[in-house]
Amino acid sequence: MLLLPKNKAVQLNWWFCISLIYLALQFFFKLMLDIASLKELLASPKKIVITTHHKPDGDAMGSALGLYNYLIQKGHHVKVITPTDYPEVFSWMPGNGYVLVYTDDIKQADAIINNAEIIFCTDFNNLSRINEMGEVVRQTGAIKIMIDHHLEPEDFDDYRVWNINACASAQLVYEFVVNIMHEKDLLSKDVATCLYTGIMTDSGSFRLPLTTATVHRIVADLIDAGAENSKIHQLVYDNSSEMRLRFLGHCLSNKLEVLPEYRTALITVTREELEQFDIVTGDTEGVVNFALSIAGIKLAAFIVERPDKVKLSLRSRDEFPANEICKKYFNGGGHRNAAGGASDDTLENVIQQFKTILPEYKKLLIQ
Ligand SMILES: [Mn+2]
Repeated sequence: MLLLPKNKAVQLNWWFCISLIYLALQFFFKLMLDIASLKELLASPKKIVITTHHKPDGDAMGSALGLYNYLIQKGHHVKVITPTDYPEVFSWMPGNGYVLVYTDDIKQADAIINNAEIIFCTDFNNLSRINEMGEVVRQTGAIKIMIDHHLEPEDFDDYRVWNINACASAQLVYEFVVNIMHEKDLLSKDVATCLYTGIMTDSGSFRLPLTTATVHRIVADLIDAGAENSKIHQLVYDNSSEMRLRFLGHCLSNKLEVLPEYRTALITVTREELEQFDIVTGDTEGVVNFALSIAGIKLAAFIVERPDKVKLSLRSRDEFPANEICKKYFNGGGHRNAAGGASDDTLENVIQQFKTILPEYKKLLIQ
């Protein structure tokens, strides 16, 4: 330990304070410069690609299409390219007709990506999340802007609007338009409709823990800007096919297993059952939440045998780290209370493996 006369110690503290202030100023000016250069970049029409993660959900499509509807008002040439198809339930969203699914026309999609000057990456932060498109995006010279709220971002971007405390990426798109670009006047009805859908779906209809007062204020702004909240809820949540509802009934009455000693509930589905109920992309969405809705349950799992892999979807309550299980055992990850993973093993083995992991987490599960 360094011992100094009292007056010297004071001097040292002064220097410490001055360097702190210097560092803070440097950080502040860099941020201002970044914002200024981003504004400058978007001030004249550019060729822009917006992409989002594999099997896009409501937030992925809401963020991408919200951003699309904002950027076209500024005169940019914009293409939304999704790595895969997405649930039919989002096909009513403004701009949906201009979305290109990468696997539908890889040649055309590659040409558009390679020709882009700017690529926005919304609702994901690792290029592995966009499958084979990832390497195409990585090697282009385009400026990459990440707008995301997931943990542990990969370092592939040039600009980043990133906050793990945002309830949805659509919230960050709103903040990008309003707080960074200062263009609240460009929150058109179409932009507001898409962003509302993203926030609504990712916040579990405004009830998950990250749905703060700020989120409600943003949502109020979106309704002011023209988002028809009641209609959007109906379009997304009251739009099931009869088979989807029957599939849900089958899952709940025949496939739900409750393990009270671990406060865990799981629903497992075979490939044959998916075929029997004509299950398509998006139909299994949310089934896991029914397992979590049982009183006292802390961890819920939905394990499904897809044609290529066995996929797991985990949901948890409070501090229980669902993402840790997915990362450690099932090549996945996600948020603490909502995570996913996959395995090349058989369905039976994955179910067994999941159950053998539980004792390791017993203490956390029953506390
Ligand atoms: Mn999201």
